[in-house]
This record gives sequence, structure tokens and C-alpha cells, in this order.
Amino acid sequence: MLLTHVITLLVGVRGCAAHGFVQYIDGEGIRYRGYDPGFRFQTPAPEVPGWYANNTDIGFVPPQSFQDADIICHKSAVPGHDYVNVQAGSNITLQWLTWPESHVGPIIDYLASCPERGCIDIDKKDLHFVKIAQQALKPGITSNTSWLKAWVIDDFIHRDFKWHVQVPDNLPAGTYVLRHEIIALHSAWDVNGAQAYPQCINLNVTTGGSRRITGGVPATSFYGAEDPGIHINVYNGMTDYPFPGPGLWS
Ligand SMILES: *[C@@H]1O[C@H](CO)[C@@H](O)[C@H](O)[C@H]1NC(C)=O
Ligand SMILES: *[C@@H]1O[C@H](CO)[C@@H](O)[C@H](O)[C@H]1NC(C)=O
Ligand SMILES: *[C@@H]1O[C@H](CO)[C@@H](O)[C@H](O)[C@H]1NC(C)=O
Ligand SMILES: *[C@@H]1O[C@H](CO)[C@@H](O)[C@H](O)[C@H]1NC(C)=O
Ligand SMILES: [Cu+2]
Repeated sequence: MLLTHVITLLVGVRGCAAHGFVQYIDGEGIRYRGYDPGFRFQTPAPEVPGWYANNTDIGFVPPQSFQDADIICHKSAVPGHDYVNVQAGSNITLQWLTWPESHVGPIIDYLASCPERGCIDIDKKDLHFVKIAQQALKPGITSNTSWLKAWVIDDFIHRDFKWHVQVPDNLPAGTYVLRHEIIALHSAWDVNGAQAYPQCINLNVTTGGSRRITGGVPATSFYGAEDPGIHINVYNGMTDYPFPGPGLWS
């Protein structure tokens, strides 16, 4: 914990407000730990459902890397060694450590199924994700709404950095990778100025149904640097946001 705070402070001093990461995942009354970038300095590192990433600066993946493996689950990520146990249809809460208010943009969730042997030793390039949720602008905003108030990031910050994700109903029991992501767009008027903050978490769906995930795609094919939702000016009173990536799984 101490290390994390030191790192956060250093990032702050370098001129950018502290970013965050998913520190806890709450599922069915149990609290699990996400991957804390400070775990890198602990021996042995705690075994958690959050995927390990080499992200000690709590930084981001830029558009020039959107076709590279780092976009899948953050920089040099490898699978987490534990699972969040949930039933299909249940609502889990992702608790971020913090988030800067200027870093407006969409919050998107994807899901991929793991092979029968589970998620812990998979090759991340084999994950085929479907998009299960996406939110960006708040309902009811007008072109006069200030850019800081127009985005659901504002609600997220006022909810103490909590984000809720519903595990799809009727999903078959088995193991899955949840890919949760915030794309910060405060500098996205510049090509290569968007910032992706993906966070991956292993889920063990303990009771479920028969609606298997089909039609998923690798995360390296989600976004292009020139997509309208990636290379975009968020300061001009927009009331409609063109979500990047695949459409919602239905
Ligand atoms: C982690 O990142 C640091 C700093 O960018 C780099 O020096 C190191 O080689 C990286 N390690 C791995 C395992 O990717
Ligand atoms: C925005 O503000 C202007 C000036 O105050 C007003 O005339 C206009 O109706 C407002 N537009 C919306 C969509 O609320
Ligand atoms: C999840 O639960 C929270 C409160 O416990 C609720 O506010 C939220 O709307 C729920 N979200 C979903 C996606 O079901
Ligand atoms: C998932 O949960 C089920 C039911 O509790 C359990 O039997 C199974 O071992 C768990 N799988 C993993 C990979 O932890
Ligand atoms: Cu920043």
C-alpha cells in the first residue's frame, strides 16, 4: 500500500493528476483484490483475480499501441492467479483507487471465455471478447452542459470511484476474463492523444445457463487511432458520442 501511494505521488508531481487502477472487486458480498502495480515489488506477490501488469507509473496504452498485445489487459499483462466467484446475472462492483476529473471518456466492459482448463495459464492473444456494456455521456445533457459534467466519469467520481458491471444473464458456468476499460479523451483532439486504461479480472461463473459467448474478437482489433470515438475533441459541447470498438453483444 505504501508503495502505491509513493508511486501515485510521483505521478502527480510529474504534472498529471493521479490515475487509478481497480483496487477491489466486490462480488456477492465478498471483496477481492485487483492487481495493485505496487505488487511488483512484493515477494511473493499476492495472488489475486486482477491481471498482473507492468504499470508502475499507473499509465495508459496510447493509440499507437492499440494493435499491440498491451491493449489486451494493459502493459505486459499476464493472467491473474485467482477468480472472482459470481453467478450469471449478478452485479459486481469495481472499486478504482482514484480517477482524475479531467479524464473524461467512455467506460466499457468486455467479456471473453477461457478454455476448460481456466484462465490462469492462457495466452491472452487467444481471448475473443464481446462488449457487454458501455457508457459515456450522461442522459439528458445539452450542448450547454460543461464538459466536466457531461460524462458518466463525473458520476463515477461522485460514487467514490465505483463502477457496476452486470455479468450477463444465462451465461454458462465456467471461467471468463472481464476486460474493464476507461478511455480518457481529454487530449484526444491530438492524434495519438487518447489514453486507454484496460483492467482485466478473472471470473468464475459458478451457476449459469446456456447462452455461450460467440462472435468475440481479439482486443487488438477493437480500435484504430483515427476512429471517431478515439480521435475526438471533447470540448465542443458534444451531445452524442460515437463509441469505438465492436457493437454490444446481444
Ligand atoms: C517493466 O517496465 C519497465 C519500465 O518501463 C521496463 O524497464 C521493464 O523491462 C518492464 N518489465 C517487463 C517484464 O516487461
Ligand atoms: C444554451 O444556452 C443558450 C444561451 O444561454 C440558450 O439560448 C440555448 O437555448 C441553450 N441551449 C440548450 C440546448 O440548452
Ligand atoms: C448494481 O447495483 C448497484 C447498487 O447496488 C445499482 O446502483 C446498479 O444500478 C446496479 N447495476 C447493474 C448494472 O445492475
Ligand atoms: C468455480 O466455482 C465452482 C463452484 O464453486 C468450483 O467448483 C470450481 O472449482 C471453481 N473453478 C475455479 C477455476 O476456481
Ligand atoms: Cu493523466
